[in-house]
Amino acid sequence: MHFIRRPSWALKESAVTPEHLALNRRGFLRGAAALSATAIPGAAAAQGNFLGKLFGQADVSQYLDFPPFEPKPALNPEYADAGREVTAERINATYNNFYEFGTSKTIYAEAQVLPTDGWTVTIDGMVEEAKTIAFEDLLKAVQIEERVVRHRCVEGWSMVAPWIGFPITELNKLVKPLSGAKYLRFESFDKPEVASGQRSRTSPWPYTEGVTIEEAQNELSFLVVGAYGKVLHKQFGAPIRLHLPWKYGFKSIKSIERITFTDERPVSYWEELQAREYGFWANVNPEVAHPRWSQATERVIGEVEQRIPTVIYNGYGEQVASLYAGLEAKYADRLWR
Ligand SMILES: Nc1nc2c(c(=O)[nH]1)N[C@H]1C(S)=C(S)[C@@H](COP(=O)(O)O)O[C@H]1N2
Ligand SMILES: [Mo]
Repeated sequence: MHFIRRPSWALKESAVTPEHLALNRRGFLRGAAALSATAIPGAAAAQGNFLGKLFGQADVSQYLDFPPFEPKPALNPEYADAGREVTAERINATYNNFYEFGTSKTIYAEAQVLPTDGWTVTIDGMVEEAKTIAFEDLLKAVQIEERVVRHRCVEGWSMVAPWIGFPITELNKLVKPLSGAKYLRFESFDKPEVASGQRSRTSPWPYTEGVTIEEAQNELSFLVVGAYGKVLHKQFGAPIRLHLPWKYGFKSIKSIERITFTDERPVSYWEELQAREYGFWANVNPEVAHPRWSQATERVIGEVEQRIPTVIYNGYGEQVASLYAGLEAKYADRLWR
């Protein structure tokens, strides 16, 4: 591992506003309770540094205690090595964004109350065979593998995760999409009775996301059902979440209940809140700054924190660049936010 000296133009940690502080700007959060959660600029970033010092000291083992994923899936040789060290499980699983359970990075304890028994996934819209399928039955119907990939949050931090799951294309044989379908829309749960972050109804719950059919059919578009050899940790978005390693992390929606094939471009949770900052495409690009901070570098979360240059498409251009050929002129920098 080499260390890169921070250039003068690189952003300072304190300059980055966590996603949730952006909500304030459009007046979505109203009232004293909401304000108190957002009134400490830089608090979450400071907490990140502070946590770095705590890693290895706090006993978080009970929040990592998930059963092994069985049968053990084969490692996809194409994605056996992310070119960086895999983030330690206890670090990755205690530094999360999951706003349903609060706006801090340390929601790992709160997220344990998410009920995942009896989970079903509805796949509907422009398909020949719409269905609601028990999560266990879905697992039996698809080819599961393990892959190690990079994850880059729009806030400027990154990790490497060993996910267990299956490419979205595996859904095709289950529901047979119609030729007119142009997008996939994903919807998470809405359970304010268990998810404390959803009790404030000023955000457009449930969390939703969307991609084009072409993006969904890319080999990198992955539905995650396990991590670190285990059944998926609740804080990672159990029992099933999306992972799109070439896009900013907010696209990778957690705890999916519904997947809809549609001919209308979905408007996501974040796009509804702050379209200028969290757009539909959200492809990782170091050259296009977020309106409020640079995306040129990223902080690699780990035992020893490093700041490294961010790479276009998070380094997955070989797989995805062709998806955007010709679109740059049409969408300009909107492809990158
Ligand atoms: N349902 C839901 N999905 C979500 C989020 C969320 O708040 N709710 N946060 C997103 C963001 S901003 C990021 S960076 C990743 C974080 O995934 P991780 O906790 O596995 O690192 O989840 C994404 N998916
Ligand atoms: Mo994120």
